Amino acid sequence: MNTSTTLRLAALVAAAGLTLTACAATPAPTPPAASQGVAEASTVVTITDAWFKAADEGMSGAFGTFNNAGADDVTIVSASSEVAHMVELHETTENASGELEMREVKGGFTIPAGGSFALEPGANHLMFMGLMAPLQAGATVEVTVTFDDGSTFTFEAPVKDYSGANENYETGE
Ligand SMILES: [Cu+2]
Repeated sequence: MNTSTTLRLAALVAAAGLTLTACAATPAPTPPAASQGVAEASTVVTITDAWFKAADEGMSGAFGTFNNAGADDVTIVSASSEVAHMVELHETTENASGELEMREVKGGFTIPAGGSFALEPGANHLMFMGLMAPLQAGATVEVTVTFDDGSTFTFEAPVKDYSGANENYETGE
């Protein structure tokens, strides 16, 4: 074996070794991040006694009691429905003249862990603005609320005639 052949063999062995090394050095795929163990809001929230106020046009309100069976507070940050151009989260407060005024709640509706959050005429409510068709008693309306964790909850509620409460749905803010 002359010197030249020996060098070529050494080169081949070196190349093979590099290839093997490269394979072995390939990093294993990163395992998916572990779950945080926090239940999505949509899996722990229910609503009872949900209903809509019948209205021919313009605005209406939705009411009911949200219940949170989870171990963490959850907050409803927005709502939507196919029957209205816009749905807002409203609260009702009494102004200096003793009149009820409603306004959008900036922080959303927070349902405490293991507790409930009530929507009632004259108090908190889902405000439907820009009704696309009359909301007639006996009909059923579907609403979707979105929580602060991004999950959503859709429920159906019947439309009822209702003339109580003093908030003015015709000239609301
Ligand atoms: Cu309102």
